[in-house]
Amino acid sequence: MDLKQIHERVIAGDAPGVKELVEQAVAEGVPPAEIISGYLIPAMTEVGARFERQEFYVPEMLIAARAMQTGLGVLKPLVMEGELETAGRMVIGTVRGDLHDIGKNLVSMMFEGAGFEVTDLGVDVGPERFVSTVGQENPDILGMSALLTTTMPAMRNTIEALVEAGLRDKVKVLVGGAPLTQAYADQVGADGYAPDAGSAVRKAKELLGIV
Ligand code: B1M
Repeated sequence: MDLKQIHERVIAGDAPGVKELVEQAVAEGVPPAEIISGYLIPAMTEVGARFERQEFYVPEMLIAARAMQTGLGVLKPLVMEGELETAGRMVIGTVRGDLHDIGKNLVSMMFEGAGFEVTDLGVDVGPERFVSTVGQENPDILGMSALLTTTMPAMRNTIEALVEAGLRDKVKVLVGGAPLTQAYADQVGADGYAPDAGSAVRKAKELLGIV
């Protein structure tokens, strides 16, 4: 099959088409990681570029995002196969004011695939909710995602709220999202930054001393 069709159908926002094509690719033995990084993610990058050029508007971004999520849904059980032992616990969410969840979902999926127990708080998560969940669940990693330059400061607010609650030393804070950088992560007092979902798992393991 022509795998480029996956890319095209995501951009077109054709969720049933993406589902069918991804299922076909899997049946033909294409590795899930190749489908994600070779076709699904680049399609969303292209959607972003079209939005910047004002060829796409919010509705087109939204239906493309839904098509992407449908494709990821097919791959999720495959990414999660085969892990037995729990590597650790993670709480993750997209920060306050931010509704982007595709990258966060991908990160969450990769952590589950690597054997972590993940509590996903969803989107638009405020510092209070992050802090109360850390208090209740005592995770090893707190992951925060932000896709908007305007919502990035919410990470600092959450870290400050953890300090105030006396929980900052009990959890490693990992941050990510397209506009973030290592320098920004350092500036807000995070323990780690990762540019993509695969390296997020590696970074978390490094922070926890798991080889
Ligand atoms: Co929005 N949006 N959006 N959007 N959107 C961006 C982010 C934007 C860059 C588009 C653009 O202008 N080119 C721009 C932000 C500009 C800025 O802040 N500088 C933008 C804007 C402006 C907006 C609105 C303000 C538009 C409007 O209403 N006028 C609005 C804001 C809504 C809100 O959040 N309050 C908005 C809305 C939306 C939709 C709802 C329509 C939709 C989101 C649907 C959804 O997520 N369910 C949407 C989409 C789809 C995008 C783009 C096109 C794609 C994002 C995406 O899913 N990428 C995006 C353009 C772009 O990024 N090129 C854009 C694919 C995903 C796999 O990548 O999320 O980067 P990403 O995740 C990566 C890494 O960043 C990393 O790993 C992931 C996988 O490798 N990562 C982590 C992410 N989180 C991590 C956490 C970690 C570690 C790594 O540790 C915990």
